[in-house]
Amino acid sequence: MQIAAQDVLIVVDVQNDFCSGGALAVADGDAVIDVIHHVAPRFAHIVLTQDWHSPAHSSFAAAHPGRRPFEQIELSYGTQTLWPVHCVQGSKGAEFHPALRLPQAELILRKGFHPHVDSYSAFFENDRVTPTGLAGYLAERNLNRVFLAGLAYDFCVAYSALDARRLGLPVVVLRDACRAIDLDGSVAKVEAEFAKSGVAVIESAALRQCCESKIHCIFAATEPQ
Ligand code: VGL
Ligand code: ZN
Repeated sequence: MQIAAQDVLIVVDVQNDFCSGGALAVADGDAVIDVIHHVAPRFAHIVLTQDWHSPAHSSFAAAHPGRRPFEQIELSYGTQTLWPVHCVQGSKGAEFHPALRLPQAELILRKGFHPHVDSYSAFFENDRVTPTGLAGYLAERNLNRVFLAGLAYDFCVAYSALDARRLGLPVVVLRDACRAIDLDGSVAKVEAEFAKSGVAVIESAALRQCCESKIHCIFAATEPQ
């Protein structure tokens, strides 16, 4: 697969709380970092997302007396999974993993900061109507095709992918650059939705091969060692 100048790599929520030892650690979550570092130099545009919750955020089980993490609850905008307290604004857990080195990223998009609405997607909050501003940013910067990597495959990556398709953008998920939570069949569920909505899922090696061939890839000349 060739990478073009209008492509953007969105690196989703590679934060301490989703990595080993974190409050909502995704199994093998830290493993995405190396894969992301391998593909990142191919992209002229990189955006990071950062889960960034207010204290006592409504997505935290602790904010609902008697409720436990991973249960579901009905909120004003629909069904919401309850999570352990994670990615609280300004906390260590909300910081990017210290091994993540993407100083070239041009935007850090924080999401989930409205106390009463969660935001898995980089594009819309969980009410599915409140925009984060990312669609406008991409449009204004003439960025079109979205590549996705990060955590978690079946939540924030998947919701971002499906919303990007809803906005009419081509979407490619880099499967080996993601790790999943897999809660009650969530991986199978989002993969069925990917197939229905035209989200492409590829291994990152498909990008490396393109560059290694040095034929089509516009970044071949600036390839890392
Ligand atoms: C995420 C659950 C809660 C994610 C964020 O980044 O996938 N999952 N908050
Ligand atoms: Zn969250």
